[in-house]
Amino acid sequence: MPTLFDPVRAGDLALRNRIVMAPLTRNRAPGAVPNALMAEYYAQRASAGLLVTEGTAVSHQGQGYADVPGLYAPEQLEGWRRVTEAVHARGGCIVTQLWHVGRVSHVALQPGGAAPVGPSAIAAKTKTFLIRDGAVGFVETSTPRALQAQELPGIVEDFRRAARDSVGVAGFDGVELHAANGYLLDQFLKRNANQRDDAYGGSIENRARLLLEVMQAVAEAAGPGRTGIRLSPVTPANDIHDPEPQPLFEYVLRQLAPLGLAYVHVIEGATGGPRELPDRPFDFDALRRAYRDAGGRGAWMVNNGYDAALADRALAHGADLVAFGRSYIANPDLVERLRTGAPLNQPDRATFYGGGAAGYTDYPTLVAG
Ligand code: 8OZ
Repeated sequence: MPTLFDPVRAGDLALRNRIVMAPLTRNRAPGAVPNALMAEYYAQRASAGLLVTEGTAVSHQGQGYADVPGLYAPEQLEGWRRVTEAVHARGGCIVTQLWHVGRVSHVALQPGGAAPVGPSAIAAKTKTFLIRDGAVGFVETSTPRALQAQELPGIVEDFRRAARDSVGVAGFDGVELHAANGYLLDQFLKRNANQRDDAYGGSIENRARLLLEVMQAVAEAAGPGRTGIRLSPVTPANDIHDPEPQPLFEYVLRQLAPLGLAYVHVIEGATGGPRELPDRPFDFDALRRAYRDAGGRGAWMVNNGYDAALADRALAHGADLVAFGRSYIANPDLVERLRTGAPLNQPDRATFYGGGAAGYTDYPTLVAG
């Protein structure tokens, strides 16, 4: 039986253990440019088998929160290059998470103060945050305008270019497509956000079309064996809902299977919340079976509220990788702590989003260094 500390392959990526740092929004990139503090933060956590960066905007239009880094300007790619070099110097493996927020944004964050975009002109009942005078302020998201069908190829191209530059310019080992948590690609998938009557709305096949077009482009650009995807079939995050997630996601996984992806990353339950949702039942084993039965051989990565004991159970049950979020905020040496059974530092919510080194790079390790 594999343990968390055994090496594993995920497509072309040779990982030294099965512990993954989950993507975590930290809002410490003023001007959307990754900086030296971020390089230090990721390098501190390089002993993970795989680091997935915070969601990183593929375009200015894809931005939805203050001080999120981007992958659409030369200085952003150069900033990320310093991050990947710092992680690689410590023997780590790092992929970046490609993000377009869709309707979860605010006019203050959009090019020219325009409305954010979504599948339909339906506002998400959720908040985003801006930083004003150094303080985080929560605001209602702005009502989006519906994307026209002829704009969608441009969005696919934004993802393709970002994937290509992530690997080719910024030096990432690969990319993860953010298709979870109520952002653009999840908005197209799910019926409460997608009420289109063209080829991108209505049937399951139509609602999955944009995701699959983007996935194909990203896998071509980064190499399929260096590409993963993150999905959240039932999370209510960002006011997203589909009445029939099981057939929807089994369809998506069957379509992804032949692409030869490195991994599939699945959030079980409500993102950062309960793993079981009585009003949103979902069979995650059946989802993995749908993928495997269709020939999918990527590593199966699970996420949401894992501790060492639950992670061991998941590995025994067929998962290949376990992603840890909040534990990684507070424990740069999480691998060593899990290995030795040492207690974990507790994360401080007040410093999750925005700010500087406090609550970011100053969590203590077991051994000073
Ligand atoms: C927390 C705060 C802001 C954004 C996600 C990118 O949920 C996020 C996010 C999380 O995927």
